[in-house]
Amino acid sequence: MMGVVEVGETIVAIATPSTPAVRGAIRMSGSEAIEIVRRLGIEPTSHARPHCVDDQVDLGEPLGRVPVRALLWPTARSYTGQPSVELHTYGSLPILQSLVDASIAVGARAARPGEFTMRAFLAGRLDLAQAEAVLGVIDAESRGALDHALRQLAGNLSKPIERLRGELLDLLADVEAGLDFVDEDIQFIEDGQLTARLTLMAESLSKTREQLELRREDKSNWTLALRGLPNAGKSSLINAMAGRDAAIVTDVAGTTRDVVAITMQIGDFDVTFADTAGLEFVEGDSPEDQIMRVAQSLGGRAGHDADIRLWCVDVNHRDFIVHADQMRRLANEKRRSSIDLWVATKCDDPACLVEPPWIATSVKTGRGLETLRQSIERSLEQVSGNDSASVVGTAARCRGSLLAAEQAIEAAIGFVRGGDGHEYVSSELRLAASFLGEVTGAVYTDDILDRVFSRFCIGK
Ligand SMILES: Nc1nc2c(ncn2[C@@H]2O[C@H](COP(=O)(O)OP(=O)(O)OP(=O)(O)O)[C@@H](O)[C@H]2O)c(=O)[nH]1
Ligand SMILES: [Mg+2]
Repeated sequence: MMGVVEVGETIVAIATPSTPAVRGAIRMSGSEAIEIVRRLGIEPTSHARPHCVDDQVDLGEPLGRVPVRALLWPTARSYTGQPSVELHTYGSLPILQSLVDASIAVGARAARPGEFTMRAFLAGRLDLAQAEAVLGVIDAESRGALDHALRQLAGNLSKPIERLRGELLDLLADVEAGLDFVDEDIQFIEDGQLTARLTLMAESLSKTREQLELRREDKSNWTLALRGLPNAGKSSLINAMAGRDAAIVTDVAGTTRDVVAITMQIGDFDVTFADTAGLEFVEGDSPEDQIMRVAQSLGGRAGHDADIRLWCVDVNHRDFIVHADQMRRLANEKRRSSIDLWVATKCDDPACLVEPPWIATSVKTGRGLETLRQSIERSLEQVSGNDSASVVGTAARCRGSLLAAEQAIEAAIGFVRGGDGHEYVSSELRLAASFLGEVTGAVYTDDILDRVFSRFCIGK
């Protein structure tokens, strides 16, 4: 267990992975960081601006002098909110360890697991959900878990919760303002309005919780939806994966209307592929348009419900980049807890290359189909519960707090409906706000901090 508010000392640790690499770095944070670097023989050239100094540090026998590039953040304007330093040198563990030892010899202390991130958190650089996401990045075992962790870092969870908490606090303020004027019978917010707003909040909380819940569902059948513009090659791809002509393929854009569902086995998983109509904005009102509009909405639903979405873009189209961008935007807009895979279609020419995360495929030559199958399998392994322990831990912790907040809001609604005094309502709202605060770390306890940060590896 670590002391929570002990942020005065200057801490040091190796910052780069222990696997062999060309370059390595150690990291320091604390009020004396710059002074310690000076004691190592490196002279900073500014005490105000982040800057970089190339020099050498004498590590004694047998290592002697090693070249070091020092990145210095002399003020509080750093990741940890304290003067910070990174010393970059050869990626050799003995050298990096000696550099740490040398720093300790002149005043630093060895960092404990997660201590850098904890300082960033305490400095308000990250909220708790983001801090846990950093943890997720550190021990993400698969690319999928990494993506998830990064998405969370971008505020996937913390932003909506923080917004909700803000609304709740506003509401609380109204309710409490009313309490001061009970005798005069002044209400700052009407009961009807209060219940309506609280109900919306409870709903939105329950939705967020469901999304977290989805992560650990023990499902036997998984759904994959193919999404993309008309003629992207979605139906062809599904046929190729299934090994039979299940969906109609033509060179006419807008061939697929109904959602065509095809079940198959991928690795150990039973999956249902849903082929959908190409994404189109339908404006007119002809019978044809009306059919297409229904097709669009069915496709949208299939995409929404899918565990994995395969976004297909025709690589030969001259607007490939634009289309790819469009799909990315759509994916972000309609983001659920599903995983997105990126499929470049019609890569018949072996010389045709795409950058990851795009997977080059061709149903004509069979290229990339096995890679795609493997990506799907890996993604399924991830969503089916092979998340890294940290991500599972985050989800479990957040679920608990969300549920408690939801129950407090329900209780508040009960009090309003029952005509009970608003002081009961306000106390439930307070409770709800503090539970939500637990998710984002706005209200934190030593216990939570310990639980979160002691799981980090040293140097992060
Ligand atoms: N050369 C080549 N053509 C392909 C490939 N995949 C699909 N096509 C062609 O692209 C055209 C459209 O394919 P579909 O599979 O119908 O496309 P879709 O995305 O399902 O189209 P909609 O249903 O209209 O949205 C057809 O003429 C296919 O033969 C491929 O890998 N290589
Ligand atoms: Mg089709």
